[in-house]
Amino acid sequence: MVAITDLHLVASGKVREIYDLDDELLLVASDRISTYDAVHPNPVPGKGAVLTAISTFWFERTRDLVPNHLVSVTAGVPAAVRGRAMVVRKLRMLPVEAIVRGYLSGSGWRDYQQTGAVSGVRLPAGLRESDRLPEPIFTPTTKAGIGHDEPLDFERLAELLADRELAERLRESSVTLYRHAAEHARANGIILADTKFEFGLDAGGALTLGDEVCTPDSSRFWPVEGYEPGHGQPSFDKQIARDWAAGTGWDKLPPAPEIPDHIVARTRARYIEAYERLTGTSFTDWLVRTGAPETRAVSG
Ligand code: Q0Q
Repeated sequence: MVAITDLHLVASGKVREIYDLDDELLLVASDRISTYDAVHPNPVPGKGAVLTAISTFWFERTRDLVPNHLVSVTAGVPAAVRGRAMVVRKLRMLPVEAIVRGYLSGSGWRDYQQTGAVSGVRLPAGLRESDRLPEPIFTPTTKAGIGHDEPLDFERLAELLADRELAERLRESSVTLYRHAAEHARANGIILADTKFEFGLDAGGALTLGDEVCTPDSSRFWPVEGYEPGHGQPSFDKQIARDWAAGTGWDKLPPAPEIPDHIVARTRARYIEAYERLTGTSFTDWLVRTGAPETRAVSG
């Protein structure tokens, strides 16, 4: 088994890395947490494993709805990152963020207030912030990398992909996946308000779900308890850290402040609670299944 340090880093995001495994990739989720788009200097132990476990849960549940890139969360995963990494198939990623919204929030709420629509999708008048939409809407954007992702209406998406049929399959796959995940999450005490999928084409040209799936980092997770339209909702996983950070007088610009241990501990507990609500299984089961380092240390 190779060590992470021997692998070639292909891409890194704020809280994740991708390494090259020749004909596959290794997607590694760190324990880093960002609030207000700034990464805090100290980690939330277990966050990377919870997010990897949640993506794996959705990949395994939806593989008959839409093909996905997951290969393994054990074989081929170096021991040091077991539990928070997965081997995936290499895809030719599409240059779009496939966003689906079931509720009116964030940039969608601002767009609606100004235009009565979200990314060109018209909505009924009189909706309040955080209201559930009559039907989920597909509101893709460009993948700006740096700068801001630009909203794409369907016509512009078809142009960008130079393939209307692919744009239609992208919309259909995204909405189907969102409906499945949102319905399951709601039945387990979590409102999946919106989510961002990333797709690619596999070697055979098939549209394939990549990246992470319906995690608290790629989606808005709201607790069902206390849900109330008319204003913003607390983040299931990040609100504790956000409220603490806002209380320090931090200007919400990088560098982000170090998070005190008791806030880290409560945030870790919220990630584990999100996983256990969604899957009905214990986080410990995941650590045992994947042979995560902590488990090995405990079992001796
Ligand atoms: C790929 N990303 C995202 C990213 C930095 C994730 C490239 N199966 C794949 C995937 C995936 N997933 C990618 N490329 C080829 N095949 C995903 C944006 C960026 C860290 C983690 N970048």
